Amino acid sequence: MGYRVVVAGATGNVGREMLNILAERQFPIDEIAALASRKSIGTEVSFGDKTLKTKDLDTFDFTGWDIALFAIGSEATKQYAPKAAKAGCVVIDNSSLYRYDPDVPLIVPEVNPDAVMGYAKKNIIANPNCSTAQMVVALKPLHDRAKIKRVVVSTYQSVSGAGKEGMDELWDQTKAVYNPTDDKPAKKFTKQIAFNVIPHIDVFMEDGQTKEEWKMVVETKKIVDPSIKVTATCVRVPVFVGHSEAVNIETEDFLDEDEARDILREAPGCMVIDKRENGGYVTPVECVGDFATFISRIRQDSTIDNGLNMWIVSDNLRKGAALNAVQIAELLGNRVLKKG
Ligand code: 11C
Repeated sequence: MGYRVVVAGATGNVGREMLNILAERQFPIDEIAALASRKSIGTEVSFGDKTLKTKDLDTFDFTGWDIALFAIGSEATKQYAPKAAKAGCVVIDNSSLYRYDPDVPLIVPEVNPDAVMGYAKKNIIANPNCSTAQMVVALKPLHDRAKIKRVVVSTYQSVSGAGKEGMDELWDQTKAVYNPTDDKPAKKFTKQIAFNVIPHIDVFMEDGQTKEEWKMVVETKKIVDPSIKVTATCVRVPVFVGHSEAVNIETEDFLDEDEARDILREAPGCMVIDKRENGGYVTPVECVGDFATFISRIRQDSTIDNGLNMWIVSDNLRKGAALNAVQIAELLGNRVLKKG
């Protein structure tokens, strides 16, 4: 016997990947419903070798459905997640709405799987921000060995993190650069993204950091360890899919770069590609469509006693969103619902 699964936001970048990954990983499903907002009802979406027609999220009755993967943004989540949860359907939510709620677990299955039991308080589990998810997969095994005190991270985030409109804007502006009469002003982003980089993702907070940067701080603390200090600079780059991060860590105990490499080679969800030669590292275009978080350029930071640098790359629509949500569904199935 399998599960009755809902994907809400099935026509978006993340929703489509959720359907792909449920099919790819052969999640045990008896029945699946693809939901969308009213303007997209009837749109066809792929689920393995099948095609599903999207149904209306607004009128959908969640009674009798086991798991709902939500990729609909915070505003809509506020309206529909409590409705689904009340009907007995466990919501795995990709928005930021519930991430910081103490009664909602925030889970990266390779890092804090035991937190899943906390789902019962609200029948909701939160999926982290994409830039946090890939970073904590690499941090956790190093933290277990040497206790990370501080993280300094700079991100290089692809435009797909801003949805289809972000991808369209990069595409249109790139073409317009070669055709100057075809003016394509910045709409989704605050400045030109084609052939440029923008040190601004999400809104500004009072202290000068952006919300994307703040999310990396508070989410890392909630998922890995509240004692870890994190400071982030989040930057949008003209890449379609795949977030990259230059990460510097300071640990309590000394951790040699070779040992760190060996630890990461064995760690769940991690793939080390780290040859000190031309091309011996991973770039975002190579990680697209993959499940792994890739780690390259692992090296000692000689400016402090216990420091390491590394380069972390992952498919932001997969590990950063849809894959992590499906992995949470698998965890919930294995540990709680036990149907598959
Ligand atoms: C971006 N990380 O790249 C964002 C997208 O809190 O789930 C995901 C925002 C979030 O723009």
